[in-house]
Amino acid sequence: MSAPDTAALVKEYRENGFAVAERLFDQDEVAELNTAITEVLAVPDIGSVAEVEPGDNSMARRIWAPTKQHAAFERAAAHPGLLDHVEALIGPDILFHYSKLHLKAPQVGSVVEWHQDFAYYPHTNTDLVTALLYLDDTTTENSALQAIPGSHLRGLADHYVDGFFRGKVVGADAPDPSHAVAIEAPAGSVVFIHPLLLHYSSPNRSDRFRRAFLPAYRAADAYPIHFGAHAGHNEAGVRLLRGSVSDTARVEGGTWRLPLAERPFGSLFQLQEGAGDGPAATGYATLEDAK
Ligand SMILES: O=C(O)CCC(=O)C(=O)O
Repeated sequence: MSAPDTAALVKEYRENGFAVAERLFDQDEVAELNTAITEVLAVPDIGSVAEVEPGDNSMARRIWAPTKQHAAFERAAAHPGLLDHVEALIGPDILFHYSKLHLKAPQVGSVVEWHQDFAYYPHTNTDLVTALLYLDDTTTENSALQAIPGSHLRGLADHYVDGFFRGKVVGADAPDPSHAVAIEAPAGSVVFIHPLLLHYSSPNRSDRFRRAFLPAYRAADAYPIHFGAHAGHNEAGVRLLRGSVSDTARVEGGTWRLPLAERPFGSLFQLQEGAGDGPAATGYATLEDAK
């Protein structure tokens, strides 16, 4: 199979900090992943495989480490067409970093506050990318991802509140929502997110689900520079998907504030809400996908 023409995608990503590949996964592939979600959640205790919505133990909002819980996600994270696009963005030597699955249930799905992924896990360089795969047709009504175009060129915003890392940009530093664009796309589309892009998603106020699988990747020569519990846990699951490993760390200049949280947390939802009971309570100590 010939390599896809990714020139426009790369240009968009460099300029805006995000880019969309529409319908990169076909309908059958999307259906297989949605079936896999149902299968993963078909357990007596949903809390053993997923984080639940506050106040509703029956409603999952995030499946931990989906690639470890179902082979369909493992295959999706290594999907050759997806990796061709990742290669165009971060180069030929690609490590799987971690993955997660967000389930924004109709009228329930939680907010994801404004943040940059790099604030959670700074590395020696910024050749990291998250692929957000929509598993439902996604519009503003059912929580399309929102982003500030070009924000990836302006360094790291302040993710601290009251002296601790809280994984969100609030107050005077918060982006002006009128500068945001909503990234609407049909199921099967992938939004590629630069690690310094400011992004957000609203609660789901529609009657439709908004499910998204988010595998994250990094260049083999991007090494973590912080090993706090949530970032360090990813490392056990990091593996080469394409190209070669690197015995060299490529270092970009810059100053990065470290994500020193007040207490251990499981997911960005918990951190941003000021919750978090620590690894044992959330299950992330065993599943290794924190953020
Ligand atoms: O699921 C979403 O809407 C956004 C997720 C996100 O931004 C993240 O996990 O970094």
